[in-house]
Amino acid sequence: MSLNKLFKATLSAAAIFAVAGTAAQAEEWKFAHEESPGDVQDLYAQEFKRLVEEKTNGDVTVTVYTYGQLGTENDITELTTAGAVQFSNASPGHLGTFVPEIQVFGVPYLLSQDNEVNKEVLSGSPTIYDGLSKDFESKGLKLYTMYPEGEMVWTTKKKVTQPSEFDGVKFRVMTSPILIESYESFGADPVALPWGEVYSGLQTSVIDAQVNPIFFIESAKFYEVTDYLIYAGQQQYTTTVVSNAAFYDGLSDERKEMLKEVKAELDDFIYEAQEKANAEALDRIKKAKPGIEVIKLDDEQRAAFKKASAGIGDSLVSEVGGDTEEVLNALRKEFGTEM
Ligand code: 6CS
Repeated sequence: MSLNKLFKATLSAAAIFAVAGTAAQAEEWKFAHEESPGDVQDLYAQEFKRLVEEKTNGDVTVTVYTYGQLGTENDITELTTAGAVQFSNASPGHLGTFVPEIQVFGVPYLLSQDNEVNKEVLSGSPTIYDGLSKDFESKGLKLYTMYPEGEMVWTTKKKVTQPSEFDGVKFRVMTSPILIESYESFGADPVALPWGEVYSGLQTSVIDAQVNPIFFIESAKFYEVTDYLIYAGQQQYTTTVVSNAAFYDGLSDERKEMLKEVKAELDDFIYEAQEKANAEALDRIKKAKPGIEVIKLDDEQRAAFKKASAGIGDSLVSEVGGDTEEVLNALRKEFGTEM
């Protein structure tokens, strides 16, 4: 054997040991999400854990990390790109500086008012899984799935039924830049913060309002420090689950197939789970704080906010460029919300 061949043989043996070593350790998959125990993302992650462990006969164990255990929303995305965690929730509301194209989901009134339509599009749309997924790949992430968590509801200290009433209202939004522009267009003064700072911000009047699905407003207790729940119909909370791209690409075909099956089962599971979580949370909020005023804006009132924010899609297209226009138009068609 030539020295060169011996060197190569030694190298491949070392590589096999290294890979075998990595594979043995990678049998623990870490899944970090952005919410508290029992919240919608936790229900998803726990069911993912149960199914993966069952389908691999325990060869893979999944460890779930809730919000704060590994950092804030943006921290867990970074940990996923670095390969320190294998799966995480990365919601469009917080992902804008990392995968700017995903901010299309922050464009007001993009999603349907019919949540069955939203479920169908989010779980299987070619625009998402063939198109947008490439924007994730270029950042070292594999887009695993996307699901809705419920209608975004404004919680405010003062009644707001038209854009002019937002004047001077410091409105907390998630950290994606498009959300700042959207709430400016509605007439508010937006402030981007991680959610861990929202309760105290409302309590101390650093902010006067925020927006989230009902289950989260109850679980994070934002209703305790606000007086109105306002349904403006402008957005559904959507989230993506991503995995580290190199980790995913290195999985066997069998494991990839198993993950596809898990995704399909969870598409139905999470849709029902979030509907139930939101309905039950609203009942509990009303019981805990009977004085809270629940306002559903009528079509005319909603039209005023829709009109005020009509240019947001175009600004996103000009700021982000690339395939954003194509993605936005295709999604509007799929959700049935063409302008
Ligand atoms: O408002 C937020 O930032 C948080 N809201 C929800 C529903 N999930 C996680 C996210 O970070």
